[in-house]
Amino acid sequence: MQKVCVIGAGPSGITALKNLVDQGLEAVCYDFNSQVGGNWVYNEKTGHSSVFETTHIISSKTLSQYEDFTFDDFEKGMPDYPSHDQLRRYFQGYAAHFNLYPHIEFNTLVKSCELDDAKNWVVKTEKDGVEKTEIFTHLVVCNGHHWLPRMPHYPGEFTGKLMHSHEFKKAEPFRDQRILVIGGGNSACDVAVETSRVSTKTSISWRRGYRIVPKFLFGKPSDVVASRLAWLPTKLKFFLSELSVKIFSGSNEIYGLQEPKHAITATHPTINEELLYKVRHGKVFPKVDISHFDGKYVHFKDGSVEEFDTIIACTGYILEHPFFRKDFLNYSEGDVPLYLKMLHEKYENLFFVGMFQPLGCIWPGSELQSKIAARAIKGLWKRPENIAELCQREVTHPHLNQIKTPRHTITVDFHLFVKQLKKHLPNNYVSKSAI
Ligand SMILES: Cc1cc2nc3c(=O)[nH]c(=O)nc-3n(C[C@H](O)[C@H](O)[C@@H](O)COP(=O)(O)OP(=O)(O)OC[C@H]3O[C@@H](n4cnc5c(N)ncnc54)[C@H](O)[C@@H]3O)c2cc1C
Repeated sequence: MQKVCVIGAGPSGITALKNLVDQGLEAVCYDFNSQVGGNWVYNEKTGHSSVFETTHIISSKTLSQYEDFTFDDFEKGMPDYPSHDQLRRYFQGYAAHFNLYPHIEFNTLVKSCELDDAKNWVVKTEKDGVEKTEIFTHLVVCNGHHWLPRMPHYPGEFTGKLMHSHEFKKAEPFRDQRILVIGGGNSACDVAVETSRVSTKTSISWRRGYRIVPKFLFGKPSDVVASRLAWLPTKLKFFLSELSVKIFSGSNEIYGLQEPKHAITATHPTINEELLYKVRHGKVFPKVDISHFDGKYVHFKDGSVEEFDTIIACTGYILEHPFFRKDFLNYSEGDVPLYLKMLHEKYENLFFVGMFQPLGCIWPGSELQSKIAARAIKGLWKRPENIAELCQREVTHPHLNQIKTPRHTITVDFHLFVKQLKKHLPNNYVSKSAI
């Protein structure tokens, strides 16, 4: 008798659960939080969600919906870029529509997962201080990858407040402070824009140039415009994307920001035209990379020195699975050799869902991965015999040639990834009916 354990009831976990139940499989989903929605359940307390009071999605609603349950299926009239709260309601609507709640155990932390001699999963959980051990035939891991801060290290000591964007909840506590934001990604630019509304001064330090993509091009969400080019050869597609961005915003130099030296896809694009607006309004001040700290003074690599009260490091997250022994599996540094970013070459009853970083939205890909995983467990989809080779190929032939940093080990091109996953599914894979 098959019994599946799903870790996490975020956007990936709920679609994993839905598709397992769709196949008539017994499945239990554990989440240590008290609600469905994962990262999109905003809470003023730090610790769980990494979104903040004013976060809106950066991928547009058109490309950020489940096929089985679109935004229109949920509620007509959602904006192009819904807020974190609208997304939370959407995910909870999905769980209610597909009657998933009876399969979810909230406030339950998965503490460890180990394979026994019969190759079953021994899963230890804890709820209200009570530990429980259960046996499952399959494990689907959907614990997310934006929760464990990756902190930067610089010589010297900073004696002001040094924090990570994971702890940033709202701008108000930073009123009348001198703020330095580190990073050029989406969180960094959002945090700089938000703090600049109340701070004495906000500066932003980039160690390299980043491409700032506006949320709208020609009056349409920019990812919708980009998706119209999806059929073009990759090089031409990205050349045209880059050209449109340059025509719309001009070069970074005009804003006093470093010019990117790499192709538009070599890092995760930063979707935020408000940063450019704030720079030109004298609210956010561009700085180069940090050389060292000296008390409250920050020395930059161009020789300039400035005093700050708070530094907010928006330097990304570590890919972590604390319920696995480190010698069993550890993707926190280095390559992630998983076929379809999901299947391990050795462990046939282990699946990762949502552990990829698209140039686009995560959960439409999680939905397709979940359908393949559920069909694999049900015996309707067969693992390829050369899976070891295919796992290695994921590392040697990434969709995009990105700069080598731990942040870029799981990047996929959204459209290529969706196309690749759909090849493994039958034509009638969309299943909108409630379970
Ligand atoms: C500021 C910000 C903006 C973002 N904007 C976008 C965006 O525009 N588009 C986009 O696609 N993505 C965005 N992301 C990425 C976001 O993290 C994903 O969308 C994410 O929510 C995908 O869902 P998930 O289910 O894979 O992970 P999560 O949402 O992180 O959910 C994981 C769930 O697993 C649970 N869990 C973890 N470990 C355990 C355990 N040991 N035991 C029990 N439960 C556990 C957690 O409680 C959580 O509920 C953004 C992230 C941040 C921080």
